[in-house]
Amino acid sequence: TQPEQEKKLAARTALRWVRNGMLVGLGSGSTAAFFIAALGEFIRRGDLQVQATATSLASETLARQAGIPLVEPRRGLRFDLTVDGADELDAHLRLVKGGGGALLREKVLATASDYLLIVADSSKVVPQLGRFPLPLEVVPFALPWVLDAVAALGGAPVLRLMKNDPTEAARSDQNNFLVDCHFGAVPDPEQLAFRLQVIPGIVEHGLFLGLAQAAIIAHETEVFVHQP
Ligand code: DER
Repeated sequence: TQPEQEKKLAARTALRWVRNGMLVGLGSGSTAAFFIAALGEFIRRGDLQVQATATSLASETLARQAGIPLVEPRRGLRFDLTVDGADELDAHLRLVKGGGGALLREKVLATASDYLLIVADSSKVVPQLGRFPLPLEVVPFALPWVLDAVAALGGAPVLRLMKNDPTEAARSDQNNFLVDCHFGAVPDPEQLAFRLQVIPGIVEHGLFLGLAQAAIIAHETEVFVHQP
């Protein structure tokens, strides 16, 4: 499909940012999966040596299968480059992430990175954030009150259920709940981020503001690098 081709193209283009000896953060989702596979090929061919940390257990498994050497979290660990996907991105490189439920580790690594590079197909680019439901990671005990608080902000919160068992709530890698919030258009992402950050029990939200340095956007067979 076209989106698949675009994701592959964007992911492979991101290899140009990787230098020998780098510490690389590995994103989560299907576009990041293409990057992990392509990086693994580069390493297997002996073209370069890197060490990496993944932003989800799923990406960690892919990285091991791809033969990418992994490092455990440790004090002072910073990444030269993190390559990750996004559910939405606007012209200021403000992102909505978390569609795959990995938003907590993604934001931890994005913050510990000197350079966050987003890879995306053209469908992710929006004039204004908010069409994609905003994911939250929520501590189970706090869920009822978080749902009340988000509803009061106009966020129409929905508890995310398991894909293959709708009677079970989905869980993050930290075993927390995921809540998708339907705010509709989000004209002021910074204000919404502040309002969410003061609600106790919300471990992380999917607004990534001021974190990405550049985005590789693939549209059909063309690739654009957006670096505002
Ligand atoms: O969950 C995430 O943050 C992923 O990076 C997601 O935003 C992008 O997933 P995709 O590459 O499968 O569209």
